[in-house]
Amino acid sequence: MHCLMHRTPTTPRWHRALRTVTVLIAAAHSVGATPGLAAQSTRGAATPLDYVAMDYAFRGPARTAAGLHRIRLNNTGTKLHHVQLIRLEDGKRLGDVFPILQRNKGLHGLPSWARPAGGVSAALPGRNIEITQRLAAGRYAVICWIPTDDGQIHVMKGMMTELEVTPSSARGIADPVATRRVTLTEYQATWSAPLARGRQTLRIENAGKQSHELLVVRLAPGKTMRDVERWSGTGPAPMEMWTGLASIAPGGVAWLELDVTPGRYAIFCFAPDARDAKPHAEHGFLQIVDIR
Ligand SMILES: [Cu+2]
Repeated sequence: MHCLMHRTPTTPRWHRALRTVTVLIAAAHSVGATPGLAAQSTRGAATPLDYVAMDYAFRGPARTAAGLHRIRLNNTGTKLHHVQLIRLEDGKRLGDVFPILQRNKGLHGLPSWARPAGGVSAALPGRNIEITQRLAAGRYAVICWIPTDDGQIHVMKGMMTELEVTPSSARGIADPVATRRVTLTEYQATWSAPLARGRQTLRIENAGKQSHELLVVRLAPGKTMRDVERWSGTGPAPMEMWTGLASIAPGGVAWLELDVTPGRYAIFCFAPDARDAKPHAEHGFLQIVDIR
């Protein structure tokens, strides 16, 4: 979605990327580590940060204390929604970043005081998704920049709120235990071991020079990325699951738990490129993985 939805659906470069995409056949064996333990340790320790998405608004907390958070999104609307955090520095507020988002229809061209800070992306209607991240003290814009049919992005229709993260002197909580490390760069995700069947916890780190996402979609039977690209959010979705990490600036880290069942998965990044504003998927940041 994102830029692709209100871009012409026949962008030649995007289709070239689709044709040249590598199809990886993941091994059928399940994860050898201890994903159950990993999930438990994450769940027990992190502070929940719950957002409810509607068409087109968020309900969620205005304040939390710095530390490890489990950011959860419950989509009660009829459209695809996500939670994108943007860290606001230099005393800036939501009202300062709003006109920039409005003008650029997304995250392209953000000033240095507005840094993408992750979040969870994206929840199909009726779904709950979550991600674990450390939130540093400061002020954040919480927005949804998924586009509508009319070319606007959801933030223009009211999907925005502010989050204040207050300093905390509480004892630090250990990082969740990860079973896979995923490193984001220009323009790919590098996996310490391939995605496999079963439960796993990904530790995702942006080691690149630009902000990146890591979106994971399980395609509906017979559907392709072309169908995902063309889906307007109305009618049956061409995917059965969508989760992932929203755009995060270089150096950012998040933990994503997956329970991978057999099917075809698309793993990609739609963050806008710093040079040409095209979604990174068009620069080759797209993997298709078949799980048997
Ligand atoms: Cu939305």
